[in-house]
Amino acid sequence: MKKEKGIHSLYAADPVRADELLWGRHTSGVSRRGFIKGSGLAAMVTALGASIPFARFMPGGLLPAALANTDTPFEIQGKSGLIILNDRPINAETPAHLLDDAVTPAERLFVRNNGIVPATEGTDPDHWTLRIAGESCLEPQSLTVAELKSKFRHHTLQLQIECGGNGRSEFFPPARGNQWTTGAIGCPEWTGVRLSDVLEYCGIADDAVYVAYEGTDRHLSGDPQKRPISRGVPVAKALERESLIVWAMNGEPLPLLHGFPLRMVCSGWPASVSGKWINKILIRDRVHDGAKMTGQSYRVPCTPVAPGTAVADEDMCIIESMLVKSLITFPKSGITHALAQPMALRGHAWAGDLRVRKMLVSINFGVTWQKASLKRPVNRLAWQHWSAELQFLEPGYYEIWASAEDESGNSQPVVLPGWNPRGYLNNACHRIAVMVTA
Ligand SMILES: Nc1nc2c(c(=O)[nH]1)N[C@H]1C(S)=C(S)[C@@H](COP(=O)(O)O)O[C@H]1N2
Ligand SMILES: [Mo]
Repeated sequence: MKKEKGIHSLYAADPVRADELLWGRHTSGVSRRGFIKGSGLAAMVTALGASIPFARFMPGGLLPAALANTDTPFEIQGKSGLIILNDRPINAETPAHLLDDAVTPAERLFVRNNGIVPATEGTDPDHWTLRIAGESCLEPQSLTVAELKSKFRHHTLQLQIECGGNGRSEFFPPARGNQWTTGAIGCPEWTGVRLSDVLEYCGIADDAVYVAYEGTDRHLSGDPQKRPISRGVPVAKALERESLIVWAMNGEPLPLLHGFPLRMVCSGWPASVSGKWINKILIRDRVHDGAKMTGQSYRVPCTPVAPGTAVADEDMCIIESMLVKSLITFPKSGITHALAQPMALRGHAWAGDLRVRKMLVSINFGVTWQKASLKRPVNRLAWQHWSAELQFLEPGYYEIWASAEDESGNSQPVVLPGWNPRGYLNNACHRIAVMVTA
């Protein structure tokens, strides 16, 4: 992956970039491998609007003539305006200005897959079974979605999910993995039952330590013995009122890419703990040791290290709460603005397990900061909306910086925070560019 310098929000907002990514200028991985198999082929078929009878003969990286010299962006079905970072597995992020809605619509929610999306479409969700077991489960049970719906009280909450690697693209030396800029965050409304109600129904033994999920997606290698991901949270986080097992997003059945028919949402932590397509929940008597729990995945050095340091696995600690962060969702970076007009500015802020207590914006590279007005979250762990009005004093190039502060007094750094080998937890201030004209 070629390392880009500069303001990440600028290229995240650039519609041409999706094409560049796909046709190889930036992601040699994508172009070399081509679109021949699996989800890659499906994506190309969607882009072309037709099947490709001779797909097996197509050279990797071939630009279909039908798409050559057009600005038709590659699209994932059900998504609109997302920037594709990888086609196998499918990973796509949302430009900041497309995250302006108070509640993130399905078509604007980022997609982060570690493996092959299971073919769960058409599954009768009432016949989907969730097995609750594990060493510390007193009475293991299998419950269908219909039973979950009938046995437990329903809850609807707006909960943010942010990938632990959101912002990775800015780290230097670069970290491997999807080069997320700012768009691996969203805050839809979820409906389901409390994880705690289900766990208590099955009995939690005194020695319980962790609650983990398994899903039905397959490992990229195709090996059925291997799991792409299986993560979890300590029991205390699982028992929070906001930790849910959900079947609906924004009042509709979960979209396939977001875990249809059943997923977990444990908001405020890396979204990798929010398992999709779940068919198993395990109450473990130890820290869960599933795929992407061990080694360097979703871990950061327990104590800060210099950029580029190799860190031994035993010196890496599991990421728990995410950090305070915010986005400017209006206006779009790169706009031109008339000097005489005040500029309306708005966005969202969130802080992992904590609440955001203050929001500041700057138009002079952080020399002075102006307080924005900040709303309360609709419920705990939902993002909070903020707005401000700016007045510019002379024409020229400006950057608007935004910085949130959480209830413990932590705020966002204006420079990159602690480098770590896998590029997690970048909560640097979001910046946008504005050209002010006389
Ligand atoms: N079964 C399963 N669950 C999963 C994943 C996955 O690959 N498989 N990805 C995780 C990661 S790393 C993230 S960031 C979120 C992304 O959720 P979304 O695709 O609905 O936005 O799902 C998590 N749950
Ligand atoms: Mo993630």
